[in-house]
Amino acid sequence: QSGKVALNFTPAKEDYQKVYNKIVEFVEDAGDYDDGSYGPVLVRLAWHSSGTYDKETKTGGSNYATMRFEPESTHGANAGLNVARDLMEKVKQEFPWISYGDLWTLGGVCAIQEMSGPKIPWRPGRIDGLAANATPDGRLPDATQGADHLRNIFYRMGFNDQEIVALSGAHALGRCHADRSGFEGPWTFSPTTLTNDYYKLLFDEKWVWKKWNGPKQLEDKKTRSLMMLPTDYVLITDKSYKKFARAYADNQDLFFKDFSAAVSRLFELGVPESQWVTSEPWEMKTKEEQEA
Ligand code: CCH
Repeated sequence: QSGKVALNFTPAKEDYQKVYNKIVEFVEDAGDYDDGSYGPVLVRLAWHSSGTYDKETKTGGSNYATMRFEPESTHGANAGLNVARDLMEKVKQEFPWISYGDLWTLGGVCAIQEMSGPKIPWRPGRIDGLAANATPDGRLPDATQGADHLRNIFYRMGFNDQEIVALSGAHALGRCHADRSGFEGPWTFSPTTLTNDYYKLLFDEKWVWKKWNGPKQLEDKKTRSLMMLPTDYVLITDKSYKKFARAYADNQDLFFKDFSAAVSRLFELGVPESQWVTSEPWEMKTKEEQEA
C-alpha cells in the first residue's frame, strides 16, 4: 500500500463501516491492557482532539487532527493518548484514504457504541491539517479546578450547563492513571460499559478526600475503590449542574439521548459546513447489529 489516496475513490458509508469494524477488532484485542479494552482511551482521544475548539476564533476542534504534532501531542492534558494514536495508526495503515480527524472521531463513536452506549450520529469530512494549525496549551479542562473553570472551558466550545453535565457522564468509562494525569482509579465498577452509574454514584456514595501524596481527588467511603475528580464533584455541589445530574441519575434513557446529541456535536467542532460529505449524519452499525 502506497499510503496515497487514490483520486478516483470516493469512500461511501459502507467503506467507513469497514473502518469501524476494524476498530472494533483492535478495541477488543486489548489483552491485559487496563480493564481489557482500548475503548475508554479511544473516547478520550476523540474528545481531546475535539475539545480544543474556540468558537470566537473558530480554531481548534477535530478538523485537522493537530494532536499528531508537537507541542500539542505533549501537552500535559494529552499524556497517555499516544496509546490511542498508535492504535489508530494501525487502522490508518489499512485504510490510508481516511483523514486522521475522521478516524479518531469514528474511533470514539465506535468505542461508545460497542461499550453499550447510544448511537452517536457521525459523518466524515475532516481533513488533515498542518502543525501550524495546532492549538495552544490550556484549552482542555483542568481537573483540579471548579464549576466556573468548567463553564469557561465548555462555554468557549459553545456548550451550556446541561451539555457539560451530559458530556461528563463519559467518566462512567475508563480510569485515571497516575503516570498520565497523576490521578488514580476508575469512576464506576463497570468501566467498559456506558451506564448512568457515574451520576448515581455521585449522589449515592459518600465522597471523602483521599489521603495520599497525589493530587486532590475523592474516594468513596464505603469501598475506597472508586474516585471522583474535583471537577466531577462540582456536578452535585453547583446548583445548576446538580439539577441535570439528578435527572441523569434518575433516567438512563434521558442521559443516553442527551449524551448522544452532545457528543455528536463535540466531535464536529471546528469543521466547516462545506466540508461535510453528507448533510445528515449517519448511524454506524454495531458489531452485534451486523451479526444479527
Ligand atoms: Fe475526562 N479525564 N475529563 N472526559 N476522560 C480523564 C479520563 C477520561 C477530565 C479529566 C480527566 C471529559 C471531561 C473531563 C474521558 C472522557 C471525557 C482523566 C484521567 C482526567 C484527569 C486521564 C488518565 O490519567 O488516564 C476533566 C477535568 C473533564 C472536564 O469536564 C469528557 C467531556 C469526556 C468525553 C466526552 C474518558 C473516557 C477517560 C478515561 C480514559 C482511559 O484511558 O481510561
